[in-house]
Formats: sequence, C-alpha cells, structure tokens
Amino acid sequence: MTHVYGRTPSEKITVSYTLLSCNPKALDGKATCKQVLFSFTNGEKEIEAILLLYIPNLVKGKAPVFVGYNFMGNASTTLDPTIYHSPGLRFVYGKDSPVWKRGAQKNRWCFDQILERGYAVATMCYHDIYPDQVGMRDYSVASLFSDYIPRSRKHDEWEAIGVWAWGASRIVDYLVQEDRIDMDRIAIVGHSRQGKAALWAGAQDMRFKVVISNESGCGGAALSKRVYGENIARITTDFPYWFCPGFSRYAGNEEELPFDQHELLALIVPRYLYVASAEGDWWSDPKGEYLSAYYTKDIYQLYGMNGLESAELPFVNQPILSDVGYHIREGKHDITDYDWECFMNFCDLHLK
Ligand code: GTR
Repeated sequence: MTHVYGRTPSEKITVSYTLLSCNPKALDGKATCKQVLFSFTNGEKEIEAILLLYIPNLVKGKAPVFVGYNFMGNASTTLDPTIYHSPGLRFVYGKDSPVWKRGAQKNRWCFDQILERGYAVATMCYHDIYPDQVGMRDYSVASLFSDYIPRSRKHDEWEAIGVWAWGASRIVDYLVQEDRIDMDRIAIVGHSRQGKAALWAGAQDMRFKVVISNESGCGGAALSKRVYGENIARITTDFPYWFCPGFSRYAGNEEELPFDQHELLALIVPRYLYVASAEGDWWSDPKGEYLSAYYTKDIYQLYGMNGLESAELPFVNQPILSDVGYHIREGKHDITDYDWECFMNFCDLHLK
C-alpha cells in the first residue's frame, strides 16, 4: 500500500444509481442489457460513470459475472447504437478522436461467446473513474474524498491504479441489487494497466472469487526485481500518476523493494488466480509474469490448493488450469477471443 499503489481510503462516498435503459432482448435475444448511471458525490461535487451490464438470458437462475473496465468507453465495445458513450472520455479525447467510433474496440469484448457460455459481463470505462492522463486527478473520483488536496500528494497517496481498483469494488456494490447476478461467482478481469488494477482490486476485495490479469506487466504480475522490459524508472516517468509517489524511490533501485509482485498475487489465495501473457509482449515480461504466479505456490499449498508446478514457462497456447492458471499465447499485446476462451475455461472449473 505505501510502496506501490498508495493507501485506499476507508471513507464511504455516496453513490446513487439510475437505470438509463433496459433491453431484455439485446444481442439477438441472448442477453438482457442494462445501462446504469453511477453518480458519485461528496455533496458539493458529482462525478458520473456508466455501467454496461449484459446478463445471459439462457441462465434461469443467477449467473456468474465478469467485471472489467474498458479503455475506450462502453460504446467502443459493441456496434449497438443504443449504447451510451462513457462520460469520462471527454476529459481525455477530443470529439475527432477514433475512440468515439462505435465498436472501436469490440474485438476485445466477445460478448456473444461470453453470454452463450452463461456468463454476465459488467463493464465501465476506466476514464469515468480516473481519466487516464497526467493532471486529471481533479476529475477523478479521488477528488471527492474529504482529505483530498489538489496538487499535493503524500508519499503513500493513492493514484490512478488505486482509484480504478476502488471503482471495481463499487461495481460489485451495485451488482448486489441485481437478482440475476450471483454474488458468490464474480471474476474480475483486466488487460495491461487494467490488469494491474484488477490484481490490486482482487487483493483488497474478497468478493472477487477469480482474479484475472492479462499482460499486466510492470507494477502488475511481472516481478519488478527481474528488471526486464518495462521497469520502475520508465513506468513512473511515463505514467507518474498511476502509482503512489513513494514507488519512484525504487526507480533504478528495484533491489531495495521490500517485496516483489508475487506477494501481491499471493493475496488472492484462497481464491483463484489467472495470469496471461503474450509471446510478442516482451515489454510486459512474460517470464516475470509466469514466475510471480509460480511463486505463489507455497501459499496455495498452505491452503490445500494447487499452484503452478514447474518454474519453466509453459509452451505457447498450452494453458495450465489449476487453482492458479496461466497461459502464454502467440501474438502481441492485446486481449483476444483466445484469452477470453481460456479465462472462461478456468472459470468453468471454479465458478460452475
Ligand atoms: C504501456 C505501459 C504498460 C501497460 C500498457 C497498457 O504503455 O507501459 O505498463 O500498462 O501501456 O496499458 O496497454
């Protein structure tokens, strides 16, 4: 907390929910689609976010759910013209930016397959919670907390990753009132910078029964002390607002870290952990991602669960599905249908 992501405040912020739309026959009748406006407020200031929720119609009882942020807004995940643009996008992108194009990242969200396999999906744009750009803290939900001081950051002050993680838990708070969602079967999934936030959210919130990090790299699943690919100096320079200021003290000085990222992953026990890498994504250090998942094995064993057996990276496209799961696929940095298929196979084992 004080070294990497900063402290998560325990203060409660008021959130109200407004149902913006409900389509019981979305995606050719496969799903019930709801859009819910979240208004976070401290009484003086309000920040809005929109949750996009698909619930599989084929499931008669309660469905398990994937919770995960999208990068380019809810309307980027599908061509459906009834899906609203996410409010936070406007802080980061001008109207001529390609992110406003409907379906711009629909390749990352295989909703049809996910729903056909009986999973619900709850997604929100991460810019709604903390716009992902330097100088945006005043527009983030962090600015609603009573001890927030603009332009002043304590060494252990939470920053974007901490705030995104907090926001993921607020999505879960909302899901409590959805009677077709099973609160005991919630998976969190995040790609890259959102993989970092997913791990941190999973470590703090036990309601996430499966925690999935896709190519989360430095400050995520990858071991920092290998100093391979992206390192702390680089990430804290390029993205100074992701981590608490205290993390910079380890820039070029990784050996001084009192722990490494496998200890973050170990906090997921006794729940299920899945780490995914891509062969062409050396920047995220696939081997470092694998090893930190591997090094959780003693703690999993202590809980009578099975971690990864071998310290050797498995072959490409050969997933390991134990209580800790892992795959490295061919290709580059992205989240693909293949990744989702592996995540669903893992969740079928543990959530069904
Ligand atoms: C890169 C960054 C990585 C990763 C990635 C992403 O620029 O260096 O740490 O988070 O962005 O989010 O796609």
